[in-house]
Amino acid sequence: MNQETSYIPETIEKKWQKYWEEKGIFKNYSRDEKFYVLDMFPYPSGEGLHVGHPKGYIATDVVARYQQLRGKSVLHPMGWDAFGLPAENYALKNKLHPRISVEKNIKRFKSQLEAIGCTYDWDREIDTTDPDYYRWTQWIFLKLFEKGLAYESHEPINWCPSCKTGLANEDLENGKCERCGSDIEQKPMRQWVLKMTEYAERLLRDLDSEDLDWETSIVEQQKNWIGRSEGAEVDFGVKGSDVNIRVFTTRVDTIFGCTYVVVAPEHVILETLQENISNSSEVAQYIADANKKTNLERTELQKEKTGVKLEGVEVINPFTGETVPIFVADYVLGNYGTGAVMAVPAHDERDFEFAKKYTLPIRRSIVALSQCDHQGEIDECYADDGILIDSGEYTGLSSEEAREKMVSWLEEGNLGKKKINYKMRDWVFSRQRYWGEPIPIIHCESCGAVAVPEDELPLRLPEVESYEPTGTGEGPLSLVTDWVNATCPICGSLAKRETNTMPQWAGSSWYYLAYIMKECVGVSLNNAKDLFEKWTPVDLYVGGQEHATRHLLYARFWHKFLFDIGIVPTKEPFKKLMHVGLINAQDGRKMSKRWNNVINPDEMIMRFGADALRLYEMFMGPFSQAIAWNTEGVSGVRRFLDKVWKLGMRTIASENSSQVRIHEPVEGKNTEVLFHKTIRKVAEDIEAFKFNTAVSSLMILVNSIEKRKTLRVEEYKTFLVLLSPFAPHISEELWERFGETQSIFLAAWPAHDESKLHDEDNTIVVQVNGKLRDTFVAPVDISEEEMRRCALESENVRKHIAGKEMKKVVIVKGKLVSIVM
Ligand code: ANZ
Ligand code: ZN
Repeated sequence: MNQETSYIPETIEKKWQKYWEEKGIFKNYSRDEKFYVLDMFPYPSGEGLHVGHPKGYIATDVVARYQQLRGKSVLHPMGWDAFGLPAENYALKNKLHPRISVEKNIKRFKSQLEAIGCTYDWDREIDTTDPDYYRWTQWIFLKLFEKGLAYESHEPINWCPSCKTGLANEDLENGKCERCGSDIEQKPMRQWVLKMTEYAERLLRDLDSEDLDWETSIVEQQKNWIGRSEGAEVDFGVKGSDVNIRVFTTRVDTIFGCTYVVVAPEHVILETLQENISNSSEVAQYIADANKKTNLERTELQKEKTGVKLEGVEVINPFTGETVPIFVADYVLGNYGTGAVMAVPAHDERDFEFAKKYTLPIRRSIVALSQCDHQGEIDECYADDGILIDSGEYTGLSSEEAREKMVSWLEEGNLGKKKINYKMRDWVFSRQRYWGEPIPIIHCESCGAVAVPEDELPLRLPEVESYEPTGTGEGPLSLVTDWVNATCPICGSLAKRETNTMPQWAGSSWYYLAYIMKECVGVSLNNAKDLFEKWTPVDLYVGGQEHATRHLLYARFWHKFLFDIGIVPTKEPFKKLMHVGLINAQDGRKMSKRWNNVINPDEMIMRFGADALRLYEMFMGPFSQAIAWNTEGVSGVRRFLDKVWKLGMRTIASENSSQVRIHEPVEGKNTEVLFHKTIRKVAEDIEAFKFNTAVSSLMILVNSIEKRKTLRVEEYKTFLVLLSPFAPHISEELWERFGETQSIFLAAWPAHDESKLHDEDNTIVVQVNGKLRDTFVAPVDISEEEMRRCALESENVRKHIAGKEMKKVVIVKGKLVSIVM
């Protein structure tokens, strides 16, 4: 054999990457069973990948290769989420047109991914900024518009003064711009909004359906974001007028304890009642001050609550007929519920604090079951459900019963109704920025907002001289006069194009369908039903926790809409979802240019090889947990691969020599059991995302093989198949050197032999007077004598027999030692 005999990753990795690509080894799309494995696609930032980024990509690649070995058609595509603020801010900073920097960055990302040996089908590569791609993003928008789910609104929205654009609620982090950290202002402006709330109930309900197999932590985050809240709306009439203040409460059962009503500074009633409010200038001042605060500043629990009483006006509690005062206070938000609350200080923390501060009456109307006769001063609020007291005909009912009865009474008297609220808002869908999909709408003076005709899609993003944000509330597109001026598709008169663009999250809301469409040339979103039948839902979706709310919510919303209009056959897009734990730097901090602790995968590949990098990232710890990088770990894994290589070469040599292979019965049996256990374990672990333990069981197997003097070729080759999803290049190379002429990835995943799994060891149970006191592990052929000795040596057993007389010891061989005292 005149092939290189030492392990040089550099040469074999390039060779096999080229081979897989050229032979299309991973493009078997006509097998019976399908498996669609998807990565959250990256936005190609200028910094390239650091070693933390590929962790998820390696995991999906392991799964893709494994499923291929399992005989499935595996779809494993990749693409680029290249519109939006990150790409645009990078381009602005580096004074490059976003298109140029995006192209450059994509190239770099792609070559990094290729060097890791990912199986992506690059024929299906997508780029959200490609007009052939975004024509369908625009098409979906038009469908939403057609169905009344996209509308224009003039409500105040989140405005980032530094990014100079409006933002959705999902784009805020603790009340600040998630991109640049600036404080967010509320700014009234015209914007496009998608009616996501219309899907709130389904987005929530389907989280519990069988179509979904997600980690509970992410399901919880979705649920919290949707924030379903069941309660009632109740009208409090303003005394001496026919005006009502409608409040939203989840605790109508506490209404007999309501001692005042609070309205948000934005509430219209403040205008309506202005003439009647005797301290209106004080109120006006308070409203002006509140306007300067962010929502976060207003609602933070720790912040001291402020407010002003409206002098000269009062409202009537519909249940008691009693009049109570009205306050304006900014801890009540204008855009939640009705913007007004009934305050029950005895049972609500915020109201309690407010009442203490302004010495308002605190009246208890609910008690815990155990304290029905509790009296005296109220020095803390009781926020749980309980039993009603001092509540007229409802006294003695449980909170739950009372809520039901009270709501019926309200509905009968037309004084209120049952109401479900969601924290989730409609999706603010326009950005006053350049680098996004143009919204395909034309504004006509007589026809209003009119859809761009479908056959004019894609509506291309025009070239501009200056793509910097204007800050005027109009996007940079408004400066491109030629483009802005259009004719109305309905009446033909002069009209103007919409100049806002779509948010970054538009393109990523349907991209998993675009990969599927690429299977055939000429397929469009609205005639791809067969392909979607074949491939949806995505079987496994892997990505970062940071997308647990926003992206997943948006994509699920669009998917459900596409389901409703008959485009896709499933209710949910992603069957199983796993999140990647972060890789931090060796110093425990976040890997960042700022801390100068970034490790580049290219460098690791150069030093140790791609297989070592892959294996290390899968081995370093539980997949979903954050963990610190350790370069020594990579070199340890590299030593393991060196060993694999050496053993492989030795096995090949022994096969080629005519030397008789001696079978060593004892060790041979041990390894055989271990061997079948490993086959089973690696498969189970890959399916359960326990890559670290899969790798460690491969290491244990190799150590055991190493101890033997001779190796069986078939065993070694089976081991290579088990290793191949993790370390594909070295496995493929050795496979070839064993004389195989077809790719290892066209082989079949080995089946373990159940009959060979019988343990060499048994677990033996020790009882004292019939109670379990200890267990120990012993070889199957342990003698009764030995069992007795081990049992009596156990510390816990000794504790239970100390100072007592032993009557007898019953032994069931290989199973049980029972001591009777
Ligand atoms: C009276 C009451 C008594 C309340 C009690 C709670 C406990 P979630 O679960 O968040 O929906 N609320 C209603 N609208 C509000 C607004 N715009 N800004 C601030 N707070 C508002 O909570 C609903 C509860 O939050 C409502 O129920 C209301 O206070 C308050 F013992 O009404 B409750
Ligand atoms: Zn018109």
